[in-house]
Amino acid sequence: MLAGLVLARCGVAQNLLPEPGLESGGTGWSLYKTGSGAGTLSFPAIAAHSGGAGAQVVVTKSVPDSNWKVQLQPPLWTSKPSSIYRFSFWAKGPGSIHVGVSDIDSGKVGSYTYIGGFSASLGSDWKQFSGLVSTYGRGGEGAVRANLYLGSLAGTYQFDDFTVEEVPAPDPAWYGRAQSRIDSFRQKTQKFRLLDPSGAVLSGAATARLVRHEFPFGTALAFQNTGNPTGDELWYRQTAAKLFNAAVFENDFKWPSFEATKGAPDTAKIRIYLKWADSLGIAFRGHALVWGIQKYGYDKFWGTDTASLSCDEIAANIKARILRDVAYYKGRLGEYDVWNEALHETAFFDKCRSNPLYAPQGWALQDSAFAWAHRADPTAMLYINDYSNVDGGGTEEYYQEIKGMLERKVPVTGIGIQCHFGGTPLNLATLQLNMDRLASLGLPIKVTEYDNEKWTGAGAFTPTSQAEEFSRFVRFMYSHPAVNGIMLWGFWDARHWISNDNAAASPGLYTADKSAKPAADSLSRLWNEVWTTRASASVAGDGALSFIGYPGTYQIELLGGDAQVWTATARAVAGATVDVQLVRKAGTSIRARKTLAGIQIRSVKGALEVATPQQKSAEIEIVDMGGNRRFRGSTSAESPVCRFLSVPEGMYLVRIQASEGDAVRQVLVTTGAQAN
Ligand SMILES: [Ca+2]
Repeated sequence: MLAGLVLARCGVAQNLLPEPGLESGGTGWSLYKTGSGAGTLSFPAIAAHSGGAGAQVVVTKSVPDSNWKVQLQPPLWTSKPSSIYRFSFWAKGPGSIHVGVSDIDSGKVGSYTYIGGFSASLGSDWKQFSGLVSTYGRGGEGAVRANLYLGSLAGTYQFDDFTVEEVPAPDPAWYGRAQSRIDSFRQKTQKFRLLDPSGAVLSGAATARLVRHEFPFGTALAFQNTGNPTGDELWYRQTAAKLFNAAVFENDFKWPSFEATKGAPDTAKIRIYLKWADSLGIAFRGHALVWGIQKYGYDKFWGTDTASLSCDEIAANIKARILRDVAYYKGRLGEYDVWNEALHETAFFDKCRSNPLYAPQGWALQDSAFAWAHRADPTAMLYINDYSNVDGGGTEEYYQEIKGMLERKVPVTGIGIQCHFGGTPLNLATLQLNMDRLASLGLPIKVTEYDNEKWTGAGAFTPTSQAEEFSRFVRFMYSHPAVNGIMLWGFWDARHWISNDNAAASPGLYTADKSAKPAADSLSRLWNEVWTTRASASVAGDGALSFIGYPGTYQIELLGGDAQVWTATARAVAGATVDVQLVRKAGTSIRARKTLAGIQIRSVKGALEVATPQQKSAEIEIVDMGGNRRFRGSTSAESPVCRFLSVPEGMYLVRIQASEGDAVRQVLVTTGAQAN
């Protein structure tokens, strides 16, 4: 008996829900109905997934846009603060439902605090659904109410075998180790071979400075007055180019915008974006080939109008759009969001519910869309894209959707997570569990649409707390090994989808009057000062320059044996040596400026050279104006010149002691843009 107890404590999580199998006549279970929603609840044997009973709800009157008007409510359970729970159940039914979980204070009316939720796509066979909910930062201990929103589709629903169990929290120190992870797996060996314009190898002392990250950090863009930009439009584009190295079309590549008139795709508008991007080396994402949303007039769109077109006609139009546009942009757009928000906008699947080509339930239309895109451009990265999949409880549903696609050999090659967090501070514990769960599928994860501000009412963050929030998010994602890019969904309050709907919100990195908020400075500092590389190395006769650094484009300078400074900008390639032809940097040849008892000291921007031709050897120190020894070197008969690279602009004391026991001699030098 004792052994049995110990096993139970170690191996089996406790089900916190009373009457989870509905075997006692549904004690504590109820059906909530309001407005025009109507239905009945019973506990018949036919609704049992296991045992002798389950819950059966017959929705007799649906309210399509208000699914909350018919709700199955399980008994309350009790939560602890700062804990994570998995809510799961088995179900059958006519279509998608939503599960919302709220922390409530018993007896207090209206004291619901939403702590998580997820949608579940029910079908005619029993299937298990689950999602995580968390009380981190969302109220404390108390009674918890789950609501299963069934009101959007009439029909018979069956439920059984519910489970609520506490999930062990992830390692709380994981986020704190972000920088060491970044150091270990983001930085790699970068290799160049330095050549002069004739192709001969160069040698000397080299420096390499990262000027652009390879890792995509981008934004959604919505160009206006696309001809010759001036004023605000010019500022918008210049600011985007300064902050970001990647971009995505906010709306202009969505099908109803791109091809508002059948047969007349607006390639001219896209060309303006791409021309701008080409001049800056910015790569655009193709967002989105298909989006089933039934708002913004998209429900009337000629290509997918569910009211007038059959499933076969909609599918044929989608196929033509994908084959044509992905082929047209082959080599120009490297990646696509093939299907946007499939778990939330199911109109096309619903339309194809009974079509045998797209069984089960119409969802195979999404599989086909990926296959068509892959056929049109086998080299393109093909993303699925959706929301509420790392912050809310919807991770498991997204995981299962993608897992099913992979099992069916659908060519989905990337996982898009939108990350519209709605003004909720980052919940590191659940974010980590959810990210690790998605990462276990083995595909790269891209943050496709990050923002964090409330959609209604006053903003959630001050400028300072917004900067902290955005930095925490970017640091978290950059330190997660599965993440291959981070895209913000807009950066300017005057051109941001949240500000469009909510004038009180301030979601961007720049105010409407174009002032940088602290968040803009914080992110710029992370990418340009914290996560940056400045390497110095000696380049021998083979011209090889090798160092550990962030993948990206480097400004390389070399102080050659001819006392000339050579320079080039070159993009590193993972695992390869890149040949770089350097050119002489105009106006920077070194002139001797200081001589001290036969010792020559020359300086040029970023470098200092000490030559001791008349001595056998000398010890040299470079001391800054604070008295700190910054560099140290020596000369010898064989090597009478010592070059110090990466000397920041400023004044220095150069101290020299010749080996024969001379006194230390010193001289003040200034390094700067002008030869000194
Ligand atoms: Ca049962």
